[in-house]
Order: sequence, then structure tokens, then C-alpha cells
Amino acid sequence: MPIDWSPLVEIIKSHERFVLSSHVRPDADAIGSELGLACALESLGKNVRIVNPSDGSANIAFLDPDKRARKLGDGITADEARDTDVHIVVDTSAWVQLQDVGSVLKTTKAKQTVVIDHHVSSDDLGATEFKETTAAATGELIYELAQALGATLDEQAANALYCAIATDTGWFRFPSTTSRTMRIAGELIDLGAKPHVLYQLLYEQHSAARMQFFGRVLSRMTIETEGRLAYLSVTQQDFKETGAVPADTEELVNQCLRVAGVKAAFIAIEQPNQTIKVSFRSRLDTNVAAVAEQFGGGGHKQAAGAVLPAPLADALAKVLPLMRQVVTPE
Ligand SMILES: [Mn+2]
Repeated sequence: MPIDWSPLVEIIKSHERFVLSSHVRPDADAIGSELGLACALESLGKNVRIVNPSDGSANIAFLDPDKRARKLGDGITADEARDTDVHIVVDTSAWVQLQDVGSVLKTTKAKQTVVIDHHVSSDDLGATEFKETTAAATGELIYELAQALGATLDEQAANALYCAIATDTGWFRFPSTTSRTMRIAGELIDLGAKPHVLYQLLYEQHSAARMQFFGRVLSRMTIETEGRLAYLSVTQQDFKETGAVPADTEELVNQCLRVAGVKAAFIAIEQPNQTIKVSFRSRLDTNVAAVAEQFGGGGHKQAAGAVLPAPLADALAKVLPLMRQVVTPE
């Protein structure tokens, strides 16, 4: 069901000062939605501040060149964040994800609190909710709200909202992508969004060391159980010899699922502290969460993780039989 924005348009038109927040470790949908909404509100002459429980990661810092999104305590205190007319939370409706911004929300002086979100799981934040779980990204909802408000989005906001939508849809390839998603993306391009520039800034910034590390680790990919299980292992030596850093292991395990026929995969990474970090992935019809739970970890059906004791060979010996079971039809 499309959202009826008129109650929120009323709230916005009748107030002046706004605080916007999103979830811990804000991603591009969180920050992009905040920046898009801030621009829309400011085009109507409103006063807007953005406060989050933590900073966004360095790879999306380009979205926010003026550093509008502040970490609570860094340029904005809890008292300052409480002092507003309306507090709007975007891209989450879970207390646990708001961390200390949740305490601000609970004690805010705001006359109205609002949630704009597309996630299924939710707490009652005691706010007026504008939720649509079929939206591919909160950025889509913000775009529609801006239209309902008759607000103007500048080029920077268009880029921020485009990133919000493009990243939450895996660059428009996840099943959540609809014709509406593409129409909104098209309109954002008309407003100045530059997809090729954004793609490069988001995905083509790897170090040479990272690519060499990728090659080295992927060249050792083991595919077994009649092609249904793939796995990788990484030693401290791999980091030392390539100059790669721990963050460079991101995305490696997903490469295993690009092999035709592979149902599930994992990567075992030797840590400096005598533990082995294991990340599990699977295709839609296979569940790896239970395997992670066996080792005190957890996660989702298609993406989970656990930490096992070193050495690497022992961790592999423990994980492999369970993963073989997971990919073996009963
Ligand atoms: Mn989102």
C-alpha cells in the first residue's frame, strides 16, 4: 500500500525545527535518506539537524561533504538533540539500532516523533509511523515524501537518494527492485544524480593490494560435495605478503556463490588473537544460521558468522561436516 503522506505533510508544515536520526553504523540508505530529507525540509525554510548513534563508514563519506550527519556527542549533545519540534527516525524502527539516540528519543522535547522506514521487523518507538515494507529503500519513501511536500531536491540530495536506493537494491538487482524504484531513480537522474560517478566512488576504490589478495585467496577456492559447497581460508600470512587489511576480506565469501551449482559457502579467516572468524553464506533455499549457532555465533538464514578457536585446520575440521550436511539433500 502506498503511504498517505498527508498527515506527515501537516506535521512538517506546522513545525519549524527538525532532528533526523537513523541506525547505528548508518549505511547509504540511512545517510542518503537523512540528507535527502534535510534538503527537502530546508527548501521549505525549516531548520534541520542530523544526529546518529555512530558515523557512517569512510566509503560513503563523499555523500556528506559538509558532514551534516553528526555522531551523538560529536558536535551535538543529547540535550541539543532533545531540543526540537519534530524528531524523525529513518530506515529503522528498532530501539537496539538507535543505541544512545534511543535515549534521546525517549526523553525528547519534540511535540511529534515520526518513523519513516521499509524494514519488516520493528519495535513500537511510540512514534507516528510511515512504513512501507514493499519499498526497496527508505530513499524511495523520502523521494515520495519530498514530492508530497512540493519540496525541491538539489543535485547533492539527488545523488544521496540515488545512492540510498541503488545500494539497498544491490544496484537494482535484488527482487525488491520495482518499476517504481526505477522511475524514482530516473527522476533523481533528471535532478542531477550521476550513477556512473556514484558507482565509481562506491565500488571502484580498492587498493591494488586488495585485488592481489583477492586473487591469491580465490585461487585456493575449494569446491566439493558435488559442487554444492565452496569455501575459502585466509591466514595471517596472506595479509602480510599482500599488504591487505582485514576489511579487504569483505565480499570475498560472496564470490563463492557466483559459481554455478554452489548452494552454500564459507570463509575461515585466521585472526591475530588465536581465533578463526568464519562467515557463512547460502542461496535462498539453504539455511546456514543453524551452523553458526552451533559455534555460538548467529545471523540470518543466508548470512551468518561465528568465531572458533585456532588453529585454522581444526576450525575447518569442525565446520566442514556441518556444512556438507547443509548442502546435502535429505
Ligand atoms: Mn534501507
